[in-house]
Amino acid sequence: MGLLDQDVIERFGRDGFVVTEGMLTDDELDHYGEAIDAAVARRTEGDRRTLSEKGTYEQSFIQCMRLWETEEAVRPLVFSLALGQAAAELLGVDAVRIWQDQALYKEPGGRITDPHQDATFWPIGDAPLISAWIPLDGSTRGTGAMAYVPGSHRAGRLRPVNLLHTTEPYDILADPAVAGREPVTVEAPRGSVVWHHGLTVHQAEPNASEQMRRTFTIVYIADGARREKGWHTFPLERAGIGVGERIEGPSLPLAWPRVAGDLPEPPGELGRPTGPQ
Ligand SMILES: O=C(O)CCC(=O)C(=O)O
Repeated sequence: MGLLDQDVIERFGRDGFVVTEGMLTDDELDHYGEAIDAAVARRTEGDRRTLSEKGTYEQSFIQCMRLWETEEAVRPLVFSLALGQAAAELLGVDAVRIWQDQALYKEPGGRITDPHQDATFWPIGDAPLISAWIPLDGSTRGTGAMAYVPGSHRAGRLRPVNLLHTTEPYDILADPAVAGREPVTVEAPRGSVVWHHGLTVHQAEPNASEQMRRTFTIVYIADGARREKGWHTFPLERAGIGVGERIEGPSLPLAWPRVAGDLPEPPGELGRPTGPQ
């Protein structure tokens, strides 16, 4: 039986993003928020840099990836059956795998997250990909809310944006495929999940508040997707997946369907690189 209303699925298909409210309770958010905070604190301890001392990419957010592998307390969130089922229904596929999860904490004063498409960072062709962007405190304008260019996922793969700013900038919003379409800023009450398609052009506004913008995201890929190109990509190299092979294995586990309560074991080798890889 379906979890989401047909109308929600249709809006996602049309716009490439949608908000689903009431996916997580306050208690769950308190519990997971504490565990994610602790993981971020542990992984960043020793980093005494102020925001202005950081590079451009890190001024957009503190990024801590693949928490499901190291944080037992976060694992049930990443393998939430409701979230996995919703991801599969929005993509219109039977099964989804975890591509990655991450905490994205935008510091007070943190800069814009530059507009980009996620899927272009990876050699996965047109494989259906979707992100669950979970604002642990809800999301309001002025505090790093996300904004999406409606329908841009239907423009296909555009050029990858260099979020590290190490090459000539490419303004994806000026790309003829999407030019003239304004990103729509999305607010979401606590408990919501904001979903976007892997090809939706999106950005996040600066965090003008005094509080950390605490977000956790889970990126799902359709089961059965194959690697299309050979360029180095950490999750695929680690899993030993060659061009043309199916994207699967212990480090890329199924999120839906699964048996309730059956959480996967993390792979032996823990990888923690950050950045848009
Ligand atoms: O949270 C942000 O600032 C950016 C998030 C993002 O780009 C993503 O989830 O794909």
